[in-house]
Amino acid sequence: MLQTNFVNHTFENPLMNASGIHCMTVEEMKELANSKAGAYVTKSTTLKERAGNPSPRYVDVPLGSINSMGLPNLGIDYYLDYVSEAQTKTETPIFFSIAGMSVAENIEMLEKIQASDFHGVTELNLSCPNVPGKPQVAYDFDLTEETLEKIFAFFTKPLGIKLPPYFDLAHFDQMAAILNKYPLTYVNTINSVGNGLYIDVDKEQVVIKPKDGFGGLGGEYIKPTALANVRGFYTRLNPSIKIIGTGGIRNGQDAFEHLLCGATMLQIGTELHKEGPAIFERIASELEDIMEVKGYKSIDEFRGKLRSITD
Ligand code: RRO
Repeated sequence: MLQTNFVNHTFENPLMNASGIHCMTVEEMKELANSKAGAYVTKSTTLKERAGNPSPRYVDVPLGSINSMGLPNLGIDYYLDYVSEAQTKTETPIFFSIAGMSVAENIEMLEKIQASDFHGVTELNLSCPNVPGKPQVAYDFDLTEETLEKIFAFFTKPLGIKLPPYFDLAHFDQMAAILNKYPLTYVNTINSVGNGLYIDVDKEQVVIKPKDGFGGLGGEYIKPTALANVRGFYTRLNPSIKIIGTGGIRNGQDAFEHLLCGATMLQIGTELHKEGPAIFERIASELEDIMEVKGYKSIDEFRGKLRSITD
């Protein structure tokens, strides 16, 4: 019932982790591989291992989460070694996330991926909000275009990009016009809502240490922004560019809403962090229940069919 076609493969269901959650180590990735998730993605990597920002750097709060991890990861070779071994045990494509600190670093990593035996899907993260002194690439339209131009001059494996939220329809128009020039496999929207501030009122203090408490928001706070970005890009991008919907998925209804806006795959971050990998079974069964009540036998019957008020 939840089967989903994406990159010439049929996934059991559209549910995945969001990069950064439960995918830093081989142990965590194996737990995702053994869970009911339809697919999974690795932690965004850089060429060299990074320790990231000082802790506390990720805090669950009542309506979601705030983080400023600062791109901690074990370096590209660690993740490439893992996926090249893991992909031989399954036909399901693995997603491989990269987040270089410069255009040159992204190109160097993509050259490594191109030359490797990895045959999954690469996700280029242009939206890390948490590296001090480094603005998000995807808020710079010229730099985004320059990056994609250089990449598609040589990269021939399936590639998607992870975007931050946009808040102005003119920005949706501008970004979609750029993305439509390239053979992207997908756009993943949204990364965390950058630079929120959560306060512990008893202590009169921030809750995370880096950047004086400023960090990316996830969870319930961000669902309406995520849905708007899924819808905004679904209605503007060439149909060949699929959408991965990320942001605020806590139950089957949230998943249904993302699919109705046009998402093909769905990623879960904050709520996976709260519940662990057992969440995939729960959300899959809640989504099936909703579809059954509504009489839908497949996701294709309602994907993207959100109605406007026309009378
Ligand atoms: O590691 C992080 O601080 C981080 C990254 Br790379 C990202 O893309 N999104 C996020 O919320 N945190």
